[in-house]
Parts: sequence; C-alpha cells; structure tokens
Amino acid sequence: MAILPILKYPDPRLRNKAKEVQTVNKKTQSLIDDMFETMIDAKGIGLAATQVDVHKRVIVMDLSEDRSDPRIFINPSIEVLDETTQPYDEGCLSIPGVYETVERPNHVMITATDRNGDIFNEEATGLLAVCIQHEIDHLEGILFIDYLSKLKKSIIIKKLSKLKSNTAIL
Ligand code: GNR
Ligand code: NI
Repeated sequence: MAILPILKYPDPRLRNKAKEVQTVNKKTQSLIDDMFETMIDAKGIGLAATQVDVHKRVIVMDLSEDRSDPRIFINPSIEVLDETTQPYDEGCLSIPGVYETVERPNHVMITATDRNGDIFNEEATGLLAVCIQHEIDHLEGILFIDYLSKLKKSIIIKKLSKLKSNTAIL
C-alpha cells in the first residue's frame, strides 16, 4: 500500500483521457488499494486514477462519514434517467481551496465493473450521482471548473496562481 501524489491543476496530465481496463488483475487491485489509501489520507470522498497519474478508467469512492462504505467503479458509464439537474457545491482534490456550484443531472444509472471483474448496475441520486459524474469527468480530462462561466474561471485561475506564487515565497 502507498499514498500516491495527487496531480494539481493546471498539470496538463489532468487533461489525459483514461483507457479502458481490459482485465481486472493483481495490478488493478493494488492500484485500487493505493487509491483508497490516498483518498482517505487526502480526506476526499472520491478519487479518479487520472488524479494519481494513472490513465486507466478506475474510480474509488466512500461517501460515508466513518469510511465504512468503500465503492469501486471500473470502466464506469452513466445513463441519465432524468434531465432535471441539481446544484451542488463541488470541490476537487486536484484544485484545493476552490468550491463552486455545478449543475448536473440528479438521477442516473451507473454501469461499471467491480473488483472481481463482474459488471453491475446502480441507480444513483444525490451525492452519489454528483460524485460519479465528477469522477467520470476526470477520466475524460474534464474538471468541474470547466463548467463555470469564463469570468468565474478566470477569477479562480488568478486566485490559484497568486496562491502558488505566495507559497513560493513562504
Ligand atoms: O472530496 C471530494 N469532494 C467532492 C465534493 C463535491 C463534489 C465532488 C467531490 S469529489 C472530491 C474528491 C475529488 O476531487 N474527486 O475527484
Ligand atoms: Ni476531483
């Protein structure tokens, strides 16, 4: 097990498109274990492999308070069941300190492969629906700030570059 470094915006590797997992093997299992350890250490509720510079379609998640509900989604896809959107204040471990409201469909059907290589379906609403869409976006090289207006995005980029130049001094 290992805690892996998380790529931070604007690292260009966050824009890579992840490849499908062909077979779930020991290497996949060990990636999943490292991703859980990394997500828990970073106090996140989800993590896409892209964020740890592994460009494979693997997502881990735990939406529970006490870290008792680990979930794995390999090669995930969603079907929107209801076009109605819900606003949610999103954050991202790859963009620390930034929280903005994003609208996403609030009712989706997830299809994915589990740790044993078996396909499953899960209907999602609320936070699970938000989180799976946020994570699948990472696998496509998309970040939640991409959904904000040009003005909001430029303000965030300015703020982040100032934060970075400040930490260089301190
Ligand atoms: O820890 C996380 N919290 C969060 C809050 C609202 C919407 C999405 C998320 S996912 C994020 C972890 C992360 O960056 N996953 O990619
Ligand atoms: Ni994220």
